[in-house]
Amino acid sequence: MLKIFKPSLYVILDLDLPGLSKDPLTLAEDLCTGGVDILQLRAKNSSGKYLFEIGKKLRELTRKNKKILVINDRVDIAQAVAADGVHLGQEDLPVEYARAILGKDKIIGISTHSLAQARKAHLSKVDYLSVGPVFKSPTKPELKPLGTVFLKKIVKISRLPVVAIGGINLNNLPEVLACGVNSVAVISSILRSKDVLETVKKFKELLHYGR
Ligand code: TZP
Ligand code: MG
Repeated sequence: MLKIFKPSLYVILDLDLPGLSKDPLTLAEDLCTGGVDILQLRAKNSSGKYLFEIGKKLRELTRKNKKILVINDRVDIAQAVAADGVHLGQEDLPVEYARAILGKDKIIGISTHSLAQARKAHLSKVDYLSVGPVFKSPTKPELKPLGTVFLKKIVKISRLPVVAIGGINLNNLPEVLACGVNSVAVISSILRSKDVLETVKKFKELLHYGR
């Protein structure tokens, strides 16, 4: 199984993000060229048919570039396009059912927003947990930031890889990495940047040298 190695760059290709500069596939190509490690397809307002079509194309691209492909929410789409795994939220299909459908070799991640949720995740068969929003997120402005002190605490108690998410950009990346996380998940500061390819490259540089 492909592992969530440390430190990795996890970019969420959110098709609902307003003002995406390019079409999703061209963006995904830039992300792969720039060195993304994990690509998540997130499209809460798209039909199953569209998700399947774009998911298949992303599978082809990520396979060619040896990148991990994760589908947000939809276990059915993850299975249909042979993605590497699925990312579940607290309101999605319970992990045990997702695991039963996908089998032991697929990656299952879960979003957590509190200590209780992070502890509970450890009792389920997930491969990683995401923790956030760490900072105020332009994508989810209604959520209260958890902060890096909290993030550090979760990293300390976690036996699972921790993916930090929420408001992460090139300026605060060193502070997030100093918490000891395995991965950083990013939407807007990459997808809304003027030059996606250049921004991904800068993230990767900091991930490797800025620790
Ligand atoms: N979960 C917590 S914050 C967030 C999700 C999906 C959005 C992250 O997006 P951004 O734009 O990188 O803050
Ligand atoms: Mg979800």
